[in-house]
Formats: sequence, structure tokens, C-alpha cells
Amino acid sequence: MSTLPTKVDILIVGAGFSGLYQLHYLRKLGFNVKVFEAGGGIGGTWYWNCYPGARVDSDATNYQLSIDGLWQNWSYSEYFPNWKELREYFAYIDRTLDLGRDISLNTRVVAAEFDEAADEWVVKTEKGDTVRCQFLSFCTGFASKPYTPKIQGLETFCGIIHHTGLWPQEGVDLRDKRVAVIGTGASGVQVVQEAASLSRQVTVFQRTPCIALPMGQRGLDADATRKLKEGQLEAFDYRKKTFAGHTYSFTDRLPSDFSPDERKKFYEQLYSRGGFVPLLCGFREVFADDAANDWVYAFWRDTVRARINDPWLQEKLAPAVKPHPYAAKRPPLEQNYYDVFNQSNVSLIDVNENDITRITPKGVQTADGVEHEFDIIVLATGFDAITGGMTQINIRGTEGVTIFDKWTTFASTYLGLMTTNFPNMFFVYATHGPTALSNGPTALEIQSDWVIHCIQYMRDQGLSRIHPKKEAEERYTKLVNDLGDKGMWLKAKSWYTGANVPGKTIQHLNFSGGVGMYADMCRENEANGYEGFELS
Ligand code: N01
Repeated sequence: MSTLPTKVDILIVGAGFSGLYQLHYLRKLGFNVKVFEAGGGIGGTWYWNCYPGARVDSDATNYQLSIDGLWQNWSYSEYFPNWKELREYFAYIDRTLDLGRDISLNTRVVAAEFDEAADEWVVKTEKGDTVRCQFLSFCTGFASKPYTPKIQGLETFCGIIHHTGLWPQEGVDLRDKRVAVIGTGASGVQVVQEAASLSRQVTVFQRTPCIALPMGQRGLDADATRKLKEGQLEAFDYRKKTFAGHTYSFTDRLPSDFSPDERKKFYEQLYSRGGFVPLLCGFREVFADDAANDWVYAFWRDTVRARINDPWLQEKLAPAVKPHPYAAKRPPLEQNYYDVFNQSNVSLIDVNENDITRITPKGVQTADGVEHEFDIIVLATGFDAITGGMTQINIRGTEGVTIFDKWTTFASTYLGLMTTNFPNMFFVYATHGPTALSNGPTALEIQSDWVIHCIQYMRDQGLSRIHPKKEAEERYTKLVNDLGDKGMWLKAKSWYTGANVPGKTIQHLNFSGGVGMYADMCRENEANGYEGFELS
């Protein structure tokens, strides 16, 4: 691909959906734009997360960019495509929009410093190159910093050990192996399903049972594809108005409008449709009302338990008492996760009862003194999410402030797009955006449109610097926190709030007012001439 320039108008960090979307539109506007990508290929999360079973949890209609000329000629073969097909989609985007000539792969940004005199960012790469740019746009996603717990002896294991988010590009053959999977979030669930059908033995180390929903996977034949295409334009428009950026949303009815039998039938229908439908077409009240939340959990628990033969496993995987409120953590989507525990080659260890004491050269030793031997250990232990992708880079703004210092104790932003002390620096699908609570392409398009229009506006007005006002940032951050407090997010220890990483400040990291409300705020801000920002 390209050799590195020394100066550009806009430098984008990351060649996932956001980076490609911004590159396409900014280049069309005549700007000199480059993308630096740490990975050896484009696709962002789908470059790094190529572990067995990895597939997206947004459906085919929603998991694509709305760029004209792209969607018309692309069809997925499955409703929930796997990582290989997603990479084909990215290659198709690259070919169709001719993006590669402005993308530098294997180019990790490690530092950036704002030059106040020039209103420019000076960006450094791991290989020692330096590039100056007027605008710096972080498109690093919410999951670009894997989290590996400090388990004693990790480095002593003589078999194969990988984090799901850093999976080797050449793959790992699970066939006939003894596999340990540590972690039962979306990544763990997917690996377990795959390993259960391929591996000799699968041992799942679970700390908190996940509340996984049925994926409702299906193939897309020509007829199904034609139907999706017919509704695609309408879908792109509608998804920006819903709570979670998908093409479906909550019922307007209250749980109390239904008799218990009707409620059950209603949920059975939602559950049979699969995906996030049971979460997002159900009652909005599950996010705030304990009784509504308890009821949905009980429905889920009883439905899942009916699929598991062993009573001990029923209680471990779908406990009588809910481990955390339904929807306070992102539910993984599963295809046969609960069924595979009926197989003789799949077993579970509850680390709350029998903790991992250390990793040994041969496997995993647990508190009961047993050494479990494995060929492969999969660390499905998640990410230093949302803020981590940026705080791991030495980004230094005005007055010597680094983004790490600023966000580590208390994350504050204006509109989830910029933050004080960091002029001309944008970020999308990250801190204080709808991020984790939204379908990716919906949120990043809304945010990227704001960034693109803002840069265009500045050029048209002859401006060189944009910076959020302190009081605007305080107001927006308060809104994020007030909205967050109305939900149940803090009642679960998850990456939504930073609670999954020991020592990380627990705080609201997502805008939880819904994508529709967020999109309106961005549009109004643009229409008002970027109220709350200082432009010069
Ligand atoms: O990470 P997670 P993930 N000992 O943080 C456990 C997206 N994604 O990679 O719950 C034992 O959800 C931890 O336990 P606990 C998706 O949005 C999408 O699975 O903290 N266990 C938990 O079970 C998803 O939500 C896709 O008690 C330990 C697990 O590790 C997000 O990424 C695919 C532990 C981490 O779960 C993150 O999902 C994959 C320890 N010391 C991911 N430390 C698709 O779209 C942590 N755990 C398909």
C-alpha cells in the first residue's frame, strides 16, 4: 500500500468501518487524508478477532455501511456473517472505493502531540515515523486493547495460548485437542460452540454466567437477499431513529398491559425471532424497572434450563437468582451454547468455587490442587474497552495533559466526539458515544458525518482550530452520567462501565439516551454552527 507522508490535512487512526467511511467522504471533499492501521489488513475488529467461531452479532441488514454504490452490490450469505465473510466485505469496500492507496498497514500510532503554534498534531508511529496533520481522527473502535488478567504462570504454558482479540492470522487448529476457554462473554461463547464440535475436550472456566440470547442464524438465499435489498434504504434511515441503531425497537406497551400468559407468549415470539430482538423489541422498562427485569430474566432462565440435562449445570449456566440485571451487560448471541454442555466432551469449572491458581507448563491448576492438562488455552477475557483504544496511546494535548491522565480518573467529553485540551482531535464509536449500546455502523456513521461536516465547515470558513468549551463538556458529561444512572448499568461488572478491568475507574462510558436522541443532538449542534465549541 502507500509510503508514509510527512504532512496531511487529516490523519485517521484505524482502518475499520469508521476509518474507511471517513476516508471515503473526506477524500471526496478534496482533503489530503491518510489512514494509519496497526494491523496487517483492514477490517478493524475483524482483522484481530479471527478466532474460531467469530461472527458478528448485528444482522446482515444492519451490519453494513450506507454508502451509495456499496450496499446495492453486496450480499452476505448468512444473516449473521462470520469473520471470513466480513473480511470479504471489507475487501469489497476497499476495491469498490479504491481506498487502499491511502491506507498504511502495519503502522501503529504510539504518540501524538498538539503543536499549539501551528494548530497541528504531530503524530509518531511505532517505527519512528513522524507525520503532521491539522486534524486527527481516532477510529480505533471500542475493543482495540485486549485485556488479559494477571494469572500467575501465564508465560510458562508450553502449549498454545492466545487472547481472542489477538488471534494468530494463520489460525489454530482445534481438532482433536484439549481446549480450555477462560471467559464466557460473546467471544468465549463463540469459541466454546466451535470447539465443542471439533475438539476432544473443552473445559470452560466461568466466573459470571452470561445471559446469552438465541442468534436465530439463517442462510440468505437469493429470495431472502432480494427482500433485504428492497427494504435497505428504508432500513438505513430508520436505524438512526431507534434506541440501539437496529431496524427494530421497543414495544410501546407496558409489562402491566399484558396478563402473565400474554407476556409469556409475547416473549416466546420475540425469542424465536432471535438476535437482539428479545432485548430491543421487548419492554423498555427492563433497563430501569426491577420487576420488569426480574420477569424477563425468569423467562430466559426457564427457557434455557429446559435445554440443559444436568441440574448442576442448569444452576451454573442459568442460575435461579440472576447474576446481574438482564441487559446490564451485553448479551452474547448463541447458536447451540447451552446444548453443547450436554455433550460428554464439554465441562464447566466455576472459578468462584474452584479458582484458577496458576497456569502451569501443562495447563491450568485450580484451587482444589488439580492440574488440568490442555493443548490450547483460549483467553476470552475481554477488553480494556471504549477508553482503552486511546488511553494506550501517548496523546498529549494542550497544557501537557495526556488523554490517559484525563480519562483514567474521570472520562469527560463533549458529544462523545471531542474533549477539552485536545483541539482538532476527534473520536468516534468510543467514549460517551452510543458505542456499546448501538449497532456499530449506525453510531459511527452519525458521528463520522458530524466530524466530516465539521472539517468541511472549518475549511469553508477559513478556520484552523476547534475546541470544546469547558462548560459544554461538563454539561454533556453530566447528561451521560444522569442518563446512565437511570439504567442498571452499574449493577453489573462489565466493560460498559470499565468494571471488568481491575483498577479501572467505574463510570458511564456510553451515551445511554438512545441513538435517535443522540443523532438529533449531533444534527442540532451542526445546524447551530457548532454550539459549545470555540472555533478560530
Ligand atoms: O469480553 P467480555 P468478550 N478469570 O468482557 C471473563 C464484542 N464482541 O470479548 O463476567 C475468569 O464480554 C469475564 O468474567 P466476568 C461484544 O460486544 C462481539 O467476550 O467479568 N474469567 C467474562 O466472562 C462483546 O460484548 C462479537 O465475571 C475472567 C469474559 O472473561 C464485547 O466485544 C464477538 C477473568 C470477558 O467477557 C466483549 O466480549 C466478540 C478472570 N480473571 C466480542 N477476567 C461479535 O460481534 C475476565 N474474565 C460476535
